[in-house]
Amino acid sequence: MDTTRSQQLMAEASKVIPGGVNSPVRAFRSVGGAPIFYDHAKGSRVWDVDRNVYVDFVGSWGPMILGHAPEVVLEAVRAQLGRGTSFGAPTELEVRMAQAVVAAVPSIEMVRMVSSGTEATMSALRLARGFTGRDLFVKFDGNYHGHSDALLTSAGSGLVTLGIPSTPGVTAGAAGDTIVLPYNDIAAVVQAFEARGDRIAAVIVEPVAGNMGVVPPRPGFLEGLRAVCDSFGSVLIFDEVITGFRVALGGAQERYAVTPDLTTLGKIIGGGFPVGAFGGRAEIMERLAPLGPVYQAGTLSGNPIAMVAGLALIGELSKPGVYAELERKGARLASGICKAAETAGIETCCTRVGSMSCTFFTAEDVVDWATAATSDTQRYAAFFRGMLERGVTLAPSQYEATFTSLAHTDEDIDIAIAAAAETLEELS
Ligand code: KE4
Repeated sequence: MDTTRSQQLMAEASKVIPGGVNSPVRAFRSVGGAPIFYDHAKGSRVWDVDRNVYVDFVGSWGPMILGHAPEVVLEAVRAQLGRGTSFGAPTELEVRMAQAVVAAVPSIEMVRMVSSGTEATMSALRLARGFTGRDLFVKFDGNYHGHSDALLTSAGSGLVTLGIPSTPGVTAGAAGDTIVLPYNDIAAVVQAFEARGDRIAAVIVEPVAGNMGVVPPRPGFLEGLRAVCDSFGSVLIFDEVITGFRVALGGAQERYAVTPDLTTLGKIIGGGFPVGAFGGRAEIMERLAPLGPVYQAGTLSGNPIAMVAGLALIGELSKPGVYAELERKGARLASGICKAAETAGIETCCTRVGSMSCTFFTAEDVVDWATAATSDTQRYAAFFRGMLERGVTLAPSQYEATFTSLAHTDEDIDIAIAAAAETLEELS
């Protein structure tokens, strides 16, 4: 596969952008080789700058649930562009977007728009601390909630991909109030609360972990978090930046019927534009400035282009049958790859929730970071490269999710399964 132009661009990029990328996970550091530079994308396909075409299962790390450049979003954006792209003033579009989020996610009584998932989780944590007057909070090993200081301890995604245990620049003061516990271990949570529960402002959790690969919640885990937060008056925050509008219209909280106090959103709700959001119980949200004393702000928060894109996308996802189709496509892909590994005699742990899935190269049953970390990342790297050579893009890390979209046809999925069978046969 000719990647000459990508390599040339990477050489130029590396001179002016750290590592040549604007986000570390794009750098292919854990899978080897130089990153491919994308030229354009449409539906289930992406084209790189060397005119290679791929069936894409990264989907910009989650937002492209309708596929790339869906006409419904493009039309909405085109219609808005000539009317102005950002005003720094309230618009009707922000009201309609807030109403759409509130309608889709019943636990969200009020919502504030921001411009990234990181902003959403950072703000939700500050709000929970301001609401409770407490400092400590619980997060889980291998969960990733963006790169704000307090949340970067023992985080997943790029940190585990690059083997960065903790991040220089995050001070002891910033990280000192973070309690990190094993995912899916409700006993550890109860023990932490019994020791310090009256000082714990919040628990923040990925209700389906998507940043150490895909790890579903064990039965009782989310329910246990709800119960312990109720017992100690702590705020339960579901970080649904990945799972929001992905695993159900109402997110993981709809799928697992557990109601958080606050929810963070991102990715899909922006329709491919920079959008994050956080929302939840009105009595908590009303502590936010300008109503209350907890400050949070953003120049481009709720900007009209991102709002029309998000509204168009949510409108499509609200149509009947959408999540059944995402479920069908997700299952077809995940089971096909899993069967191909079995046929090749390669031990894997295959996980899936709806249209997000993962093939862990380990014989362990992956339930948390400790078991996810037993994966053979070199074998995943070889799998990733073999798939890329065969025209299929997966996440360039064992510790991310594979995303199936509404744009993937059964033929696309069968192409990926055939590529996996060939690649895994080579690896066996
Ligand atoms: P952003 O700041 O990247 O928009 O969102 C941070 C974030 C928060 N919460 C969860 C559950 C997330 O998954 C993320 C971001 N996800 C990563 C990859 N899984 C984004 C990709 C990247 O870092 O380039």
